[in-house]
Amino acid sequence: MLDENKRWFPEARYGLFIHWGPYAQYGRGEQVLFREHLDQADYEARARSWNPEFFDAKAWAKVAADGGFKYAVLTTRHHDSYALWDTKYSNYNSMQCAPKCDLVREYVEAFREAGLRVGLYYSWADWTSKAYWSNPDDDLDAWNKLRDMTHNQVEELLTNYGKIDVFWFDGTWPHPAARWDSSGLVKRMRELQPDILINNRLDAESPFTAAQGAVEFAGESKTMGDFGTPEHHITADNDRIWESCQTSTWRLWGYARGEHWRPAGLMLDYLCQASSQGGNLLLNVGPQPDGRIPAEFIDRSAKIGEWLKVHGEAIYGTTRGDITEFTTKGWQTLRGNSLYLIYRFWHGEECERIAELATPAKAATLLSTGQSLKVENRDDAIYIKGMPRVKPSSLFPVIRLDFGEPP
Ligand code: FHN
Repeated sequence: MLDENKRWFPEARYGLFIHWGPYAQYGRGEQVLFREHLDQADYEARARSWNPEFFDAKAWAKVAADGGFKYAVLTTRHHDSYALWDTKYSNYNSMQCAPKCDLVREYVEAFREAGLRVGLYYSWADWTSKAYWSNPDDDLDAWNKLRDMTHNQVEELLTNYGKIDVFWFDGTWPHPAARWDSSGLVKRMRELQPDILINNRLDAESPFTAAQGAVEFAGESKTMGDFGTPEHHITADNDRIWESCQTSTWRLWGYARGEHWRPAGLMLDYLCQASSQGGNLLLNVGPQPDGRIPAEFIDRSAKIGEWLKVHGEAIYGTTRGDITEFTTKGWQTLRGNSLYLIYRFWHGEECERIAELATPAKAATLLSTGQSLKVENRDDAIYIKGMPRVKPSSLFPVIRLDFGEPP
C-alpha cells in the first residue's frame, strides 16, 4: 500500500519531462556527444559557453500549468555530466559557466509557484569519465571517486532546493546496483526527504531489466524504487505504480531541430492509455538552446490542456477500467461510482451498448457538452441513447456512466 504522502503521484497521472542541457546547441538530441563521437574537449568548451538567453522558468511553468500537467521532472545532469545547478563537486555547471545561474533553483521555485510538484532527473552515467567506461576493479580509486560524486551531488540536490517530490534516476548501465551502492544512496535520500518518490532505475543488472521484457538499457529494477519506468512503451505493472515516459517528437529527448512532432491526439492517446491501465504518462519536451520551449510543443500541449479542463475527471485520480468490449472504441477509467468511456473515434451511432456490467447505471453524461443521455438497463446490457451523430469534441469525446450519485 502506497504511503498517504505519496498517493498524489498515481492520482496526478500526467507529468512533464524536460530534457535540457548544453547538448541542445547541436539540435540533434541529448546524446550527440556519444552518438557522434564528438571530441570531448570541443564539446566541453562549447558547453561552458552555452548561455540560454531567453530562459524563463516562469514561462515554462505556465506552459506546464496550461497543459494540465500536475508535476514535472527536469534533467539536472544528463550523461554528459554538465550540472544545471550550483554544485560544489564540479565547476562544469550552470553557475560557474556562462549562464551564471542556478537553473535548477529557477525551475523548482517557478513550478512550485505555479502549483506543480517538482521532480529532478539525475543520470548515474558520466560519459566523460574513463572510470565509467571501465571495469571498476581496474582502478577502484577512480571508480569510488565517480560513485561518491554521484552520491554527493544527489545529496546536494535533496538538501539545498526544498521539498523535492520525485527523483528520477537514469543511466546505471553497465554497472549494477552494488557497484553504485544504490541501496545506500536511496537510504540516505529517504532520510533527507522522507516523502520523496524514487524511480526504479537503480540497477543495470536487475533480472527484471534483462529477462522480463523491460527496456534493457534503462537499468530498471523490479525490486528497488517506488515506481516503474517503461520507456517509449505503455506496459501496465500490476505490482506497483508506474509511469510511461514518451517523447513528443519522433524518439529524441533533447531538442532536435526540424524533428517531426507527434500530433496532440497521439500524445493524448498515450495519456488516456496509461490512465486506463492505472499508470502515469511523463511526456517529454526538449527546450531550445536559447531556453524557449518550442512553439510546436506549446501548441500541442495547450490543446491537451483545453481537453483536460473539460474531461480531466476521466484522467486525474482515476483507476483502471476493464470492460473488454469497449477496448476497440477507446479507453476507460474508473472513479468511485463512475465509469468513463473515452472514445478514440466517434462512430456516429445514436446508441451505445455496454454489456459486462452487473450494476444498473443511474445516469449517463456526455462530458464534452454536459448533455445528459438516456440510459436503459436491460437484462443483456446497458444501452446509452441520444448520442449525437456528429463527434462532439475536438479530441476524444467522453461519456460518464454513473452507478451512484454523480460526482
Ligand atoms: O540514455 C537516456 C536517454 O538519453 C533519455 O534520457 C532516456 C529518458 O528516459 N533515458 C535513457 C535511455 O533509456
